[in-house]
Amino acid sequence: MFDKILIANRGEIALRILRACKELGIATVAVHSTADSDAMHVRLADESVCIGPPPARDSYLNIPALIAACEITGADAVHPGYGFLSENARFAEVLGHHGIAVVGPRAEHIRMMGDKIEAKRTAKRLGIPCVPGSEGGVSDDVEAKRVAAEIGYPVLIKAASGGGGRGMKVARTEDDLSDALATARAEALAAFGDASVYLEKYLEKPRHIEIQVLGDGRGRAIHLGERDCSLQRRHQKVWEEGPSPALNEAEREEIGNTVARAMQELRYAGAGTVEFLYEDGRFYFIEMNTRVQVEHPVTEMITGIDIVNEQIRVAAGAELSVTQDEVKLTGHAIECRINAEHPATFRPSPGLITYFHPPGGLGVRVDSAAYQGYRIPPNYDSLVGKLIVHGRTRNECLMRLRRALDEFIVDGIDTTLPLFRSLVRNPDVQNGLYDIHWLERFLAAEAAA
Ligand code: MV4
Repeated sequence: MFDKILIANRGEIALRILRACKELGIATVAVHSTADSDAMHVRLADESVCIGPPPARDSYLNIPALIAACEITGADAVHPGYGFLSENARFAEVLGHHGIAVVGPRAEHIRMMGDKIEAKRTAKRLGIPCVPGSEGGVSDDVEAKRVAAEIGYPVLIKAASGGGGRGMKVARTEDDLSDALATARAEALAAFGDASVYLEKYLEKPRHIEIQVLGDGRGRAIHLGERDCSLQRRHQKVWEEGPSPALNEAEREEIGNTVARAMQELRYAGAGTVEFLYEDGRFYFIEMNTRVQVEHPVTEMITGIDIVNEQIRVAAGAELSVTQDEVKLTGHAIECRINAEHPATFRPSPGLITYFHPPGGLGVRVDSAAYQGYRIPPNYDSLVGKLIVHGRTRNECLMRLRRALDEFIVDGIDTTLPLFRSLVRNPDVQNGLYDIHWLERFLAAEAAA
């Protein structure tokens, strides 16, 4: 096992990783920018190193500074968390060259899944169902028109280097296609330095359902069921839950086993998430995330498996602690991402938290690095904390969530807590009747009222 892990992150995920290290008896190194000297991850770690000024590119994304921090402290592994360098294949390689282990998959798999065309080609080869579309990239109108005619309109043009919804264009008819293709390619080139795009059938009202996986890198891989992340705004997840209200047990088993078999064949190492669109009873692969995700606690609450602990074990060359047969899904969990933003306009609201009272009680978990007297800096994402609630049934979970949200006090800044208090009381949400467009429609209607 590792002796010392450097956590290349901040905020609630840095605390989450610290907790897993503590339980494994591994010493911890926090890194921080000058804006984060008073951050809780710095206080709770065994050691800390200041790695640069507030802008992330000069600190949390600064690879030489992170390598130096490893050398100075003698850390033998790095956990990148999510965001920042977590899906940077070059960072994984550079750490390897310095003899430092990475808690995460091999650089080869990070790179493969970072190229959405290659990811899709790989998924298809491994027997994972994909959205009908082009085989590889499309570069000219003639080819695009041929593919679109074959799969039928509407079609969606996506950037190979995109992901998370950036650089997508819908073409409803053949008349739209040429312009959509040119715009998509220009935007992809400007945003990612890569004009490669591919084409898919556009699904009008799918749900976003993702499968959590764990692999040991030697051909053992398991799935931990799914999370339904359809409630999103501008490609930012807002509310995640598991199991999905839309799936039955047979569908869950089939997609889970398909994904687990694929990860076995890849010899995937560590935690990953395979994302699907789900419409009319069918799954369509969209992308794979090669990191621990913000919403991983949903899965931890319904499986009892510590996902970060499993990541660390596997990175150190140990076995996964569980077999597929031992994974049992129990009850229901919902996560709310509480952001420091205005609940209607979503305007960021950094600043001083004058009072902080998180909820508690049975089945209630709060993952947060905030505290009374903490000043949220304006330089990073606006996540104040995640409220995760578990219940034996979805209804129990909803009742408990309503209670926990009413108990949560954060004064001094705007937060999205009022939005969640309204969502938990909404009949569509209560009945699980939502798709990926539901939340934006709801917010537009609220704004108009
Ligand atoms: C799609 C789609 C409809 N049809 N692909 C957006 C994020 C990126 N990962 C994939 N995305 C989508 N891909 C096809 N063929 C609709 C979306 C999409 C979406 C997906 C998941 C969650 C929220 C979304 C919001 C808008 C569009």
